[in-house]
Amino acid sequence: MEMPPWVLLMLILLASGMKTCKGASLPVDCSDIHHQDKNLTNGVFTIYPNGSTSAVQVYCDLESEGGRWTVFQKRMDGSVNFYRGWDQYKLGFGNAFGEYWLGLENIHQLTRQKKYELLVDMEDFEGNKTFARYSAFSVDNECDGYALNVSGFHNGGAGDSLSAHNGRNFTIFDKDQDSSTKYCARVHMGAFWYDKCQLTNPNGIYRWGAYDSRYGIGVSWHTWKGHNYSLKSISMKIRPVN
Ligand SMILES: [Ca+2]
Repeated sequence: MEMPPWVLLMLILLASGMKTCKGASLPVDCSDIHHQDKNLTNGVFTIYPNGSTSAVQVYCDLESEGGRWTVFQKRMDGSVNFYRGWDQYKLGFGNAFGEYWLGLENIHQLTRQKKYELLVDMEDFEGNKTFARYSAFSVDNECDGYALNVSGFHNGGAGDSLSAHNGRNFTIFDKDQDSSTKYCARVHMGAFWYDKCQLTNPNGIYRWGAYDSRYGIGVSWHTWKGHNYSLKSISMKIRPVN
């Protein structure tokens, strides 16, 4: 039996429609990037933390500790100013090829969709490298102060300078949400989930190692190098828990 032309046309349209809908879905994070192509190595990729209009560039660490890490914070050479206001910390700044902050909204969008773990890699100016790892990490929404939820510390040698910040709101010099009567962000010249005030200051002022000009303004991780040693590099990265 011969097929009427309109049936044929409908079948073609249907087939082309199916073709358009098929294909790889947009990667939400670097874990998705890895699953789309397992041969990829470290580099900058585009992810979509919150749907097709949310494209943002990130550095994917596809090698450390099993890989699949989405880097949301990175310091390495002092080339980017991190002493910035609320809007910048909310939306992100810097360059994924170098130093950057992914933005609180992006970090919140990522961590509300999947359960993530956190890796904090760091290096001093003598070439020593170490890390701290946490089995659970998420950031609340803006109305809840982008509060930090972190737990399950695993020591890679750096000690635990982050658990004390669990439950704290994100504080910036123009938005004081810490639990101190002081402005922690101004005292320590950074932006973080300050308590009263900090054991780590990854978004502080980039200095070159030990300094004594002013207390606790550098890029520090207290349990490894103390408050007045500014690290050569630090990066904070997350990946979904299997
Ligand atoms: Ca305060």
